[in-house]
Amino acid sequence: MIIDHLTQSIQLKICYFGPALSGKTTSIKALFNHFGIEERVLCIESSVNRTLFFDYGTITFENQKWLLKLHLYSTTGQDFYIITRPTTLKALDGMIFVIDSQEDAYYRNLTSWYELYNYFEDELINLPKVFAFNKQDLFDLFEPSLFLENINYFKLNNLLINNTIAIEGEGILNCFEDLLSLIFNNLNKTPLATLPT
Ligand SMILES: Nc1nc2c(ncn2[C@@H]2O[C@H](COP(=O)(O)OP(=O)(O)OP(=O)(O)O)[C@@H](O)[C@H]2O)c(=O)[nH]1
Ligand SMILES: [Mg+2]
Repeated sequence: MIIDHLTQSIQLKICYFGPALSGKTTSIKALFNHFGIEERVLCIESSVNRTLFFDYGTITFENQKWLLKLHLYSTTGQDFYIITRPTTLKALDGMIFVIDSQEDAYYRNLTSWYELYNYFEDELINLPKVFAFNKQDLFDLFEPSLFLENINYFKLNNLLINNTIAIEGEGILNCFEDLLSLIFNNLNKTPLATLPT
């Protein structure tokens, strides 16, 4: 997060993370589509629409005093490009973890979650995050509670959970708003600077 009092701007970095083909790119596109700025997402994709490095776009909000600029990324789910993922995750303010809710993707979600733990270690506990149980329009889905219990979600702080259907844009805005509320609530609790006594 960059808070610049001179230009009265706040910049945040948010990332969509999750296993291969869970719907990260579809989710970020649906969000930009909601704001009518779909053309502002840069998707670096292979010829078969798989994310090569990351997707990236910015969304800005402004009131009379402050400018809020959000930098949104989604990582590639392809393990071939795994080297790009830690870079994309650097200096993150919040994350939307896009879960592929199909039964046969269950373990890929777990692997992806533990990969995150490797990057962040205990920082992941307090990082503002939203779980998006995506592809709710399909059949043969696993129970979200099964996944949550498996990762000991009760040990996590700053977590909100939603169901999404990214191809229809359903739940996408909820996830985004939930994440922003977590980031800003968290900011209230964290002193930005300690003054000498
Ligand atoms: N049925 C259904 N399909 C979805 C949904 N969200 C995404 N998909 C499909 O899942 C496939 C993968 O979606 P992407 O958004 O490219 O997934 P990704 O996570 O960005 O994939 P990588 O970047 O390659 O890891 C595409 O065919 C999407 O149309 C959903 O909510 N329901
Ligand atoms: Mg993608």
